[in-house]
Amino acid sequence: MADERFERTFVAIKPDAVNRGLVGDIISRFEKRGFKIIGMKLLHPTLEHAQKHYAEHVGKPFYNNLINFITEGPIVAMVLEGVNVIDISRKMMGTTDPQQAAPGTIRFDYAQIKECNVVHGSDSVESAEREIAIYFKPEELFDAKENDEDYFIRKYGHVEE
Ligand code: RTP
Ligand code: MG
Repeated sequence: MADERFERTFVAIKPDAVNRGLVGDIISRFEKRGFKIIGMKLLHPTLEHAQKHYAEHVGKPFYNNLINFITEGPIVAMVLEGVNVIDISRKMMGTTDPQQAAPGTIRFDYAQIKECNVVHGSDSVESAEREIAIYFKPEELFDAKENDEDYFIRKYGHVEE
């Protein structure tokens, strides 16, 4: 059995998906999988955000297009927490090219071309830490238990009269 790693990842709902009104549907998939949202904001990425985020792609033929695209409008930036969330959330997204993505994945269901593929997810623990730090201050992240139904039921569900 694969290791069960409790970890964090950076997920972005890209400008094309925000523009098309897909935010709720995409967030809902991650919530239903059981991942906790421990950070979330709507922001218009600056050139600095974009260049830091996609530094690994500098010099590639698609780089300028990618930077223009990601700075085109607001994104929903999220930090998700859960078991193997880095790998599983990317599986939920599907391959980079929606044409190759498996049916039922986010990119298959909502996208047509790889330049506008609606979501981003970190590809390793190191990438996740790096990307989270680009978009979030430590105080903008919340403990998963503050977002846990069982926690609230235990704490507030049996108040003595
Ligand atoms: P992401 O980082 O956005 O989650 O996507 P990814 O890991 O699946 O793909 P990556 O190789 O990191 O590429 C980043 C984004 O660049 C665009 N791209 N275009 N035209 C092309 O050949 C090409 N290749 C990549 C995609 O929008 C991809 O999500
Ligand atoms: Mg990538």
